Amino acid sequence: MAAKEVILYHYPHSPYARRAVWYLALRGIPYSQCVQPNMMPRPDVARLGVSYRRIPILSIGRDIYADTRLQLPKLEESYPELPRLGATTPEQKAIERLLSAFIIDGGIFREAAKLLPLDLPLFKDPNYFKDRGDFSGKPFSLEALKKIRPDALAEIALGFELFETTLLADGREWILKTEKPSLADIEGVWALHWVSGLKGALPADRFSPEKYPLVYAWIKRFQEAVTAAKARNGKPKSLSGEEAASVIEKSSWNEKEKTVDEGDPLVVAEGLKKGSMVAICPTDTGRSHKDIGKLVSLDKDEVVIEIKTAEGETVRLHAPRHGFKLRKFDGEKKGAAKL
Ligand SMILES: N[C@@H](CCC(=O)N[C@@H](CS)C(=O)NCC(=O)O)C(=O)O
Repeated sequence: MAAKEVILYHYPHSPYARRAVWYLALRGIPYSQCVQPNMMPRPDVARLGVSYRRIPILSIGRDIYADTRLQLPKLEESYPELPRLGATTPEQKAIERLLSAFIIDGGIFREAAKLLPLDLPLFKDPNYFKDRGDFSGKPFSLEALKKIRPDALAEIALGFELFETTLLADGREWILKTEKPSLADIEGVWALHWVSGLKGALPADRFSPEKYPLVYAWIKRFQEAVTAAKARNGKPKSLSGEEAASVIEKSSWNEKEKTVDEGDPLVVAEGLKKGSMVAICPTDTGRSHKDIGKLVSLDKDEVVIEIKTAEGETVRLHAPRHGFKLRKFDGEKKGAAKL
């Protein structure tokens, strides 16, 4: 895959975005950023014709990628001249993938997000509650957050304990015993890094370098590696929404157009073919933000649709199959795609 300009739409406090920022830094991939507000509306994203509301969004050339679980593998395929971060042996690949599943699907990050300190300045803004209600699909309140805190702490303790007593127990520096942090470290560390760095999130008598020395030392080591990489690479260029959109619109495709797997059970059930109008959205958070476009390709890993930017230029939006729903779109009328 030829290297094209990389642009990351994100905001600095987003823990998911850090997964991509850290990956880019550790790999030394040059990129620009388009910094976003921490809640909707996001006109810069709308300018791309993208309805997907989650952060980060990544573009490589004229291709736009939703979800870090697709973005990181796509970056891994890019810039082949730079050493990759991904695992190489089947066993290591399994650890990498299982860590992603444990932290994201297994709920460690979801539980960590319930530990936001109740005195956070953001909590003084009623718009934030409305916005995150839309994001999660459920009303979001401080009372509810307070109530679920003890359960969340119990789940997070299981996360710390797992790393302390298994993967880090033999004193290794990095999860796959590599010389430098690898993708498996990113997959494992990000949620614990975030929650342990959030003042007031974790009670000091239950979570500390004394209680989990190996985990805290790993988090510190990881942060030092990222800080050093960022210092080596220099700061990314910041683009306005208009500048970023115009770079994307003028780029060539990052990937060759692929085909639709005709035997895929969803393709069969929905009667889809290349060019069918489809709607896609995530299945967990941000579900009400559907992207509608022409189906370009679909395989076991990703679905690609063609959408139009606000300037009427064609771009391709890629989403992973895992965690996303796709249906045929027959227009905004009775019987239209219900996602
Ligand atoms: N599975 C997605 C999750 C992304 C996600 O939930 N991002 C958070 C920010 S950390 C978000 O979009 N929050 C709501 C918002 O910022 O609008 C991914 O891996 O990229």
